[in-house]
Amino acid sequence: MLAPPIHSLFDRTAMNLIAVFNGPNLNMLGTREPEKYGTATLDDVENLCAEAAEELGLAIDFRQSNTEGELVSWIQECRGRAAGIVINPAGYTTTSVAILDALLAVGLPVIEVHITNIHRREEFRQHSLVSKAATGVIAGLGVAGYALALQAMANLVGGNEDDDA
Ligand code: DHK
Repeated sequence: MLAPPIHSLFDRTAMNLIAVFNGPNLNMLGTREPEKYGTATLDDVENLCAEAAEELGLAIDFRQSNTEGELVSWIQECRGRAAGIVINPAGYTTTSVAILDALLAVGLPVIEVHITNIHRREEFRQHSLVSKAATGVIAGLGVAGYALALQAMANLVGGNEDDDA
Protein backbone atom coordinates (compact mmCIF):
# COMPACT_ATOMS: atom_id res chain seq x y z
CA MET A 1 0.00 0.00 0.00
CA LEU A 2 1.25 3.51 -0.82
CA ALA A 3 2.29 5.69 2.12
CA PRO A 4 -0.08 8.61 2.56
CA PRO A 5 1.28 11.94 1.30
CA ILE A 6 2.79 14.20 3.97
CA HIS A 7 -0.07 16.73 3.79
CA SER A 8 -2.63 14.08 4.59
CA LEU A 9 -0.64 13.04 7.66
CA PHE A 10 -0.75 16.70 8.73
CA ASP A 11 -4.47 16.93 7.99
CA ARG A 12 -5.09 13.80 9.99
CA THR A 13 -3.25 15.25 13.02
CA ALA A 14 -5.09 18.55 12.81
CA MET A 15 -8.30 16.61 12.20
CA ASN A 16 -8.08 14.92 15.59
CA LEU A 17 -6.92 17.79 17.81
CA ILE A 18 -9.62 19.60 19.75
CA ALA A 19 -8.73 22.67 21.79
CA VAL A 20 -10.55 22.84 25.12
CA PHE A 21 -10.23 26.36 26.48
CA ASN A 22 -11.40 27.64 29.84
CA GLY A 23 -11.85 31.24 30.88
CA PRO A 24 -11.40 33.14 34.12
CA ASN A 25 -11.95 31.64 37.55
CA LEU A 26 -12.36 28.11 36.23
CA ASN A 27 -8.96 27.37 37.82
CA MET A 28 -10.89 27.66 41.10
CA LEU A 29 -13.33 24.86 40.31
CA GLY A 30 -13.72 22.49 43.23
CA THR A 31 -13.74 25.22 45.86
CA ARG A 32 -15.55 27.98 43.97
CA GLU A 33 -19.27 28.15 44.84
CA PRO A 34 -19.55 24.34 44.85
CA GLU A 35 -23.35 24.53 45.17
CA LYS A 36 -23.36 25.98 41.64
CA TYR A 37 -20.23 24.61 39.97
CA GLY A 38 -19.87 21.29 41.81
CA THR A 39 -16.81 19.87 43.52
CA ALA A 40 -14.78 18.65 40.52
CA THR A 41 -11.51 20.53 40.12
CA LEU A 42 -10.13 21.76 36.80
CA ASP A 43 -7.69 18.83 36.88
CA ASP A 44 -10.71 16.51 37.22
CA VAL A 45 -12.29 18.20 34.20
CA GLU A 46 -9.08 17.77 32.21
CA ASN A 47 -8.98 14.06 33.11
CA LEU A 48 -12.64 13.69 32.15
CA CYS A 49 -11.93 15.34 28.79
CA ALA A 50 -8.82 13.22 28.21
CA GLU A 51 -10.77 10.01 28.84
CA ALA A 52 -13.68 11.08 26.64
CA ALA A 53 -11.28 12.15 23.89
CA GLU A 54 -9.40 8.87 23.97
CA GLU A 55 -12.62 6.91 23.54
CA LEU A 56 -13.61 9.15 20.66
CA GLY A 57 -10.25 8.96 18.87
CA LEU A 58 -9.54 12.63 19.52
CA ALA A 59 -6.58 14.43 21.07
CA ILE A 60 -7.08 17.47 23.27
CA ASP A 61 -5.17 20.61 24.10
CA PHE A 62 -6.70 21.60 27.46
CA ARG A 63 -5.94 25.07 28.85
CA GLN A 64 -7.23 27.73 31.22
CA SER A 65 -6.52 31.44 31.41
CA ASN A 66 -7.76 34.35 33.48
CA THR A 67 -6.68 36.74 30.72
CA GLU A 68 -8.80 37.67 27.72
CA GLY A 69 -5.86 38.39 25.41
CA GLU A 70 -4.26 35.04 26.15
CA LEU A 71 -7.49 33.26 25.25
CA VAL A 72 -7.67 35.30 22.02
CA SER A 73 -4.09 34.32 21.09
CA TRP A 74 -4.73 30.65 21.83
CA ILE A 75 -7.86 30.73 19.64
CA GLN A 76 -5.91 32.34 16.80
CA GLU A 77 -3.24 29.64 17.07
CA CYS A 78 -5.90 26.97 16.45
CA ARG A 79 -6.05 27.88 12.78
CA GLY A 80 -4.45 25.03 10.82
CA ARG A 81 -3.60 23.27 14.07
CA ALA A 82 -6.90 22.09 15.54
CA ALA A 83 -10.10 20.69 14.11
CA GLY A 84 -12.42 22.36 16.57
CA ILE A 85 -12.70 24.37 19.75
CA VAL A 86 -14.62 23.58 22.92
CA ILE A 87 -14.72 26.70 25.05
CA ASN A 88 -16.12 27.75 28.39
CA PRO A 89 -15.55 31.49 28.18
CA ALA A 90 -16.81 31.87 31.78
CA GLY A 91 -16.94 35.55 32.77
CA TYR A 92 -15.98 36.64 29.23
CA THR A 93 -19.07 34.99 27.74
CA THR A 94 -21.19 38.11 27.87
CA THR A 95 -18.53 40.79 27.37
CA SER A 96 -15.83 39.64 24.97
CA VAL A 97 -16.20 40.85 21.41
CA ALA A 98 -12.50 39.95 21.08
CA ILE A 99 -13.10 36.26 21.85
CA LEU A 100 -16.13 36.23 19.53
CA ASP A 101 -14.07 37.82 16.73
CA ALA A 102 -11.19 35.36 17.21
CA LEU A 103 -13.58 32.41 17.01
CA LEU A 104 -15.19 33.83 13.86
CA ALA A 105 -11.72 34.47 12.38
CA VAL A 106 -10.47 30.90 12.72
CA GLY A 107 -13.67 29.49 11.24
CA LEU A 108 -13.58 26.17 13.12
CA PRO A 109 -16.51 24.33 14.67
CA VAL A 110 -17.05 25.71 18.16
CA ILE A 111 -18.96 24.23 21.07
CA GLU A 112 -19.64 26.61 23.95
CA VAL A 113 -19.91 24.97 27.36
CA HIS A 114 -21.28 26.33 30.60
CA ILE A 115 -21.27 24.21 33.73
CA THR A 116 -24.35 25.99 35.05
CA ASN A 117 -27.55 26.78 33.19
CA ILE A 118 -26.81 30.44 32.54
CA HIS A 119 -30.43 30.96 31.44
CA ARG A 120 -31.67 30.23 34.95
CA ARG A 121 -29.18 32.61 36.53
CA GLU A 122 -28.85 36.38 36.77
CA GLU A 123 -29.92 38.24 33.66
CA PHE A 124 -26.41 39.60 33.05
CA ARG A 125 -25.14 36.02 32.51
CA GLN A 126 -27.76 35.11 29.96
CA HIS A 127 -26.75 36.90 26.77
CA SER A 128 -23.70 35.20 25.34
CA LEU A 129 -21.73 37.06 22.68
CA VAL A 130 -19.68 33.91 22.06
CA SER A 131 -22.79 31.98 20.96
CA LYS A 132 -22.74 33.97 17.70
CA ALA A 133 -19.70 31.87 16.75
CA ALA A 134 -20.86 28.59 18.29
CA THR A 135 -22.02 25.57 16.37
CA GLY A 136 -23.74 24.44 19.57
CA VAL A 137 -24.09 25.35 23.22
CA ILE A 138 -24.22 23.07 26.25
CA ALA A 139 -25.29 24.58 29.56
CA GLY A 140 -26.46 23.30 32.91
CA LEU A 141 -25.20 19.73 32.79
CA GLY A 142 -22.28 20.26 35.14
CA VAL A 143 -18.77 19.28 34.09
CA ALA A 144 -20.26 16.34 32.15
CA GLY A 145 -21.06 19.00 29.54
CA TYR A 146 -17.39 18.96 28.49
CA ALA A 147 -17.52 15.24 27.63
CA LEU A 148 -20.79 15.80 25.77
CA ALA A 149 -19.18 18.64 23.86
CA LEU A 150 -16.32 16.36 22.80
CA GLN A 151 -18.83 13.74 21.70
CA ALA A 152 -20.61 16.34 19.58
CA MET A 153 -17.25 17.53 18.25
CA ALA A 154 -16.34 13.97 17.20
CA ASN A 155 -19.53 13.90 15.14
CA LEU A 156 -18.70 17.25 13.60
CA VAL A 157 -15.06 16.58 12.71
CA GLY A 158 -15.05 12.85 12.11
CA GLY A 159 -13.33 11.58 15.27
CA ASN A 160 -12.52 7.88 15.09
CA GLU A 161 -14.83 7.20 12.15
CA ASP A 162 -12.03 5.72 10.02
CA ASP A 163 -10.06 4.02 12.81
CA ASP A 164 -10.83 0.60 11.31
CA ALA A 165 -10.04 1.67 7.76
C1 DHK B 1 -18.75 30.06 34.46
C2 DHK B 1 -18.50 31.30 34.93
O1 DHK B 1 -17.31 31.59 35.48
C3 DHK B 1 -19.50 32.38 34.93
O2 DHK B 1 -18.91 33.65 34.75
C4 DHK B 1 -20.58 32.15 33.89
C5 DHK B 1 -19.99 29.75 33.69
C6 DHK B 1 -21.12 30.72 33.98
C7 DHK B 1 -20.37 28.28 33.80
O3 DHK B 1 -21.52 27.97 34.11
O4 DHK B 1 -19.51 27.46 33.52
O5 DHK B 1 -21.62 33.08 34.07
